[in-house]
This record gives sequence, C-alpha cells and structure tokens, in this order.
Amino acid sequence: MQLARLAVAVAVGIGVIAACSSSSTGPSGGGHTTNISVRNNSFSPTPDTVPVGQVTFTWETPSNGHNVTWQTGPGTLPTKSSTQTSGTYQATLQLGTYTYHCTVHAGMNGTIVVQ
Ligand SMILES: [Cu+2]
Repeated sequence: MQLARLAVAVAVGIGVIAACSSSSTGPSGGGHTTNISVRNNSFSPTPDTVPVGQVTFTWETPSNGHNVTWQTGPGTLPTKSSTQTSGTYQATLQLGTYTYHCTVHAGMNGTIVVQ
C-alpha cells in the first residue's frame, strides 16, 4: 500500500514536469524559456517562468530600436541593455519576480518569474 502511494506520487511529479516542459508557450501566453524574443513593441513570451540563472534576449530582425530596462525585482537589478536593433543581451536573475520594459515604447513590458 505504501509502495502504491509512492508510485502515484512519482507519476504525478513526472506529469507536472512534463506539463511545464512540453511547450515553450502556454495557452495564456506564458512561457518557460530562457530565450526571450524582442519584437517590435512586445517581448515574447511574457510572463515567462525560468530557473535561477541567465536569460537571453534576442532582437528579431528587422527591428526598431528597443531596450530591456529592469523595473522591479529582488536585490540589485541587472544592468539595462543598450537600445539596439539586432543582436542579443543577457542578464543573470535570482529567485523572485522581475518586471522590465522598453523605455522607447510605452506598453512594451515583460515579466519574468524566477523559481
Ligand atoms: Cu521598444
């Protein structure tokens, strides 16, 4: 009986992991990826849930000038990116929830949940 309970617990655990990793974007627009796209006037995916560590923002081309500027988050916020039209920018994140935006375009916002 105890063994059966353990088997159920393991099966449920595997199911949760599979549900999280099966797709980079969920039905609500949320994602689970450390690679975030900088599009014209939006970041994708957002909200995004990632593990502690580095995330990479990649500017889709062609692109207008955008930047990644951190607004709120735990501890000292990462240094903002330059305003650029291509390339990548990386930031190292710790446990907690971060919000960021592009200072050029009002409404170009993003959220990353680090867990
Ligand atoms: Cu922008």
